[in-house]
Amino acid sequence: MPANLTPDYKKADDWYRSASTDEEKLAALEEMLRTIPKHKGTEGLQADIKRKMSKLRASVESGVKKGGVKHADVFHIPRSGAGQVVLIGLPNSGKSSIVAHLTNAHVNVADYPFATDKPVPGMMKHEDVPIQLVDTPPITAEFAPSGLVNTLRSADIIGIVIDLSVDVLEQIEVCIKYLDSHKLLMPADAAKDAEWVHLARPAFVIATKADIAPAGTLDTLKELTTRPFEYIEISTKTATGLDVFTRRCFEILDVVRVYAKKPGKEPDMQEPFMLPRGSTVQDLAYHIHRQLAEHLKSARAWHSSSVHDGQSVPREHVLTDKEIIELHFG
Ligand SMILES: Nc1nc2c(ncn2[C@@H]2O[C@H](COP(=O)(O)OP(=O)(O)OP(=O)(O)O)[C@@H](O)[C@H]2O)c(=O)[nH]1
Ligand SMILES: [Mg+2]
Repeated sequence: MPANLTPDYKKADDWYRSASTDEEKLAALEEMLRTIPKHKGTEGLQADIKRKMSKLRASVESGVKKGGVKHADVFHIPRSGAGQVVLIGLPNSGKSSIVAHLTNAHVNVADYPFATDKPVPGMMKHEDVPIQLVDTPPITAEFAPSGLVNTLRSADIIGIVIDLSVDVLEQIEVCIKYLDSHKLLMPADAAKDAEWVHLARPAFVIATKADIAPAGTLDTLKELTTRPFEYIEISTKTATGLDVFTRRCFEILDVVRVYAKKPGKEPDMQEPFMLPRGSTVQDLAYHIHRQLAEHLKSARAWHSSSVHDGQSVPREHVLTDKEIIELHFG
């Protein structure tokens, strides 16, 4: 890589590497091209970026044609990583700031409302687990973008962003009303409406701007909110609580990460496989290779907490987080 690349270019390059959709990759490449220093030493790199862009454009366009729709739905964010966390909140509440701090995505943070006009995904990490975090345009008591409900439907977790420095009750009420109107929150009386329970997504409150919140604001919010939410207090200015936020997302997603190992080789500790908790060795084999899974003969497992490292395990063995599994196919 040429040496004199700017921090802006490097940020765009990081964004490209962690982008989860072709559309996002394309946006990142555009940013790379915009920020790359234009001189002889970077001509090869510029050509490479343009090549990648035209290839991606072709694939995005053919995908759109196959789907039979004229415009790609910008509110549809394909899920990626261990799971998808979609933020929702009022204008200026601090949604984009959270995505900007935790991911490489290029989002618009601004001190004026309605700065974000479409959902933007990025990848955050809990330890070595990538989790998709999606910024969204704001809602108000009177208005919500019509496509937003599609973005929220695909979420594994909804993060309700509340700005602790302004009227918290109004914000939570607007969000609850909107989410309830689309049956996205667990109903107060779950027994009454089975369809609603099925449509509801797990949700928690991200209480942000803790650095400038009047004392006791979060307690007031907790006391007066009618739903039993979990609250995570954060500040993107001081980075308070951001580690708790990513850890809780990982825990609520309820996945285990497993490292695959080839016989006679070191395990691949770089890219764990993520499976729902309760998955077995057989599920892992299926996840890695559908056809080969039928030919699974045996498996061995290692775990930091286990004294029987490398012992053989049956295909019904339930995987635990951070387990290393060696699969033998016959
Ligand atoms: N003091 C403080 N300011 C914050 C914090 N988070 C965000 N802000 C500021 O709040 C303003 C709005 O932040 P954004 O992240 O753009 O808010 P948003 O919810 O994405 O806004 P919309 O796109 O309009 O919905 C910006 O001026 C941020 O710098 C925080 O934790 N503390
Ligand atoms: Mg925004």
